[in-house]
Amino acid sequence: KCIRRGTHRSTRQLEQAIRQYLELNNSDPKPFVWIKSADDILASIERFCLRISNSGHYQAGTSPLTTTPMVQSTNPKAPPMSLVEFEAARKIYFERCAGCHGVLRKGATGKPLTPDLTVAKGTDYLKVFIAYGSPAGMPNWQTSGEMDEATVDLMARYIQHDAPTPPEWSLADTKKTWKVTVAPKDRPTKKMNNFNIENIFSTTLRDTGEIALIDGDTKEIISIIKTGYAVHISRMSASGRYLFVIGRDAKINMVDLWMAKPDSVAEVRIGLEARSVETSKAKGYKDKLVIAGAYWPPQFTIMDGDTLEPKKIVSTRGMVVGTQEYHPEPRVASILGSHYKPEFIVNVKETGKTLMVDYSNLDALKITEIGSAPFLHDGGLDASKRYFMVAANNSNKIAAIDTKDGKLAGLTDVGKIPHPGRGANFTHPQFGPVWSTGHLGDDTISLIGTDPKKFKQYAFKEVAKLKGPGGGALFVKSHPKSKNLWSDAPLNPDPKISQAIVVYDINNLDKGYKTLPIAEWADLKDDGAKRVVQPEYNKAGDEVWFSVWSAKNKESAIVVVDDKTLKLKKVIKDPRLITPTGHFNVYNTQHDVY
Ligand code: DHE
Repeated sequence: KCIRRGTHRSTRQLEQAIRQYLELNNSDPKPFVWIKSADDILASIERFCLRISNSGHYQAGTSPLTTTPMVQSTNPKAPPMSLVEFEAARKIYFERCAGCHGVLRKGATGKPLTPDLTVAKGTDYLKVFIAYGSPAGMPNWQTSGEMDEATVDLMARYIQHDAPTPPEWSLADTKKTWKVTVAPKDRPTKKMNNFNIENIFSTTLRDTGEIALIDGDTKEIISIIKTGYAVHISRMSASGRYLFVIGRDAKINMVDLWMAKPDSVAEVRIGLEARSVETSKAKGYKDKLVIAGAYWPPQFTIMDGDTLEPKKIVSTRGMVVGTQEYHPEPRVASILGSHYKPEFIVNVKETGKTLMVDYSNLDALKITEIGSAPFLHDGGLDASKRYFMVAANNSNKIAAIDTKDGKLAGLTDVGKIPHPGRGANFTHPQFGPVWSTGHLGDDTISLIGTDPKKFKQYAFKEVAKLKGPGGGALFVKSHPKSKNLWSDAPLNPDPKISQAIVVYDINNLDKGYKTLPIAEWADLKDDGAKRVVQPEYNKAGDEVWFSVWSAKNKESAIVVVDDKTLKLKKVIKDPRLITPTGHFNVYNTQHDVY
């Protein structure tokens, strides 16, 4: 029936889908109990296939390296390609494939695709793989309709050639892009506006390369500020005055919130592709330094906290934890400024290493290297702010890094592809303080004990799993003043799930979750994707903000919900709110409250 309907084009593809479905459900036949007809099975498998390709697509996000000039050598053993074909394939590779397989194709979330491996497999074999995908998460590019047969053939030939190498990025390159638009001496000496700065939200407007600064009290847009390409996250300086924003093109903007109309006062590019920026938070180092980590070249840069002047670049190339094999492009994922010591906690994806970078003397930089598991991605502090909990998303583990003693406090197994954002902290009635994460690859939320003193037996172990509505979850959130735990699932293929949010009562977790139809409440005029993404509290901890994220040409919105009553409080709509995704409350980001 599936094949007749064309949702699955061959028995091979169908078999693969069923195998994936069973694998997800741990081969447990129970999920089938409620399935009444073949149609239900079909719908269920279809949803599953979509989900796999969604999480694959998420990890393989577009790289801004598409148009970067690169050094190229060709492999004489590879099938011939014209220059035009090669350039077209290179563009597609960086848009669709580099996120998983790596810039140099040495393998990351996806398998290595270097000519020594691909030439032996041959064009026909590679074409099948690209067209149909794999149970390990490779999207089915052709059968999903995203690539036609000719493109699949092009890509199969391309990956048999040597990978083009993008250029390195030196201190001189960084300095060339460095601009101070308002020098420190020309900046205000006191706050020049009446905004309640601590309750401002910085909202990512992903596809326009901008942020919206929104007044959390009045819910009015204060300003829209131009930033880097496909802007990603915002972080705060320790004093709460400066906001730092990083784009995927590795451009950082430093925004002064004391100005009459907050605006960018300095900018710099720290590489060709990046995702993370953070500031020094330790005593004596407030607002002194900024750090940003690059995906390409694989390195991090430490800058002056007043001007973004680049000071020091450190490469992250090196050996993978466990196998101790060399990796040429270990990307810098999440970074956190320790509250305990003058240290940046830098998580290196492919090598599975957390680097504790002591910034007290940049001329004699000390780095403590803590190995856990690949691929380290996102994470946040526990409630005591001593332990950094980071997801090793390819190993389905959470590593707990003790930022006080500089060691690995624990490494615990969780669900499939954990994705916490910064995670959510709350006090569990039985297990004491816990930190939690949702998952891209399954429908659970893992709770991990984080108090080794009073709840030693639970510390850094998965103490419970909550059942959520489905996979595709990206962010969880709670607040010390709240009794709620929120979770989104924007990458779930079922719109009923991706367009809603679920909320758990922390004191009655066994009662399950309530679903709030956030996208429906937004009442948008277009029929867009309306993915509901990233719960974020206001400073008081009594309301929660969500983005309703549609495509660039469709209406999007921000929905604010009352945390106590779980009722709609406000829908923020404005033609300038294009593709809102993450949002960052100044106070909560400054103090790591989540
Ligand atoms: Fe993110 C955080 C990388 C796709 C929204 N994202 C992070 C962090 C990393 C990362 C390393 C941690 C930063 C830190 O804490 O210092 N993100 C990546 C990718 O590599 C990936 C998978 C694909 C890509 O090519 O970029 C990716 N991210 C996305 C999205 O598609 C999201 C949903 C929408 C968007 O705006 O692009 C998205 N990522 C976010 C957000 C955070 C984030 C909102 C911050 C979470 C927080 O609570 O701090």
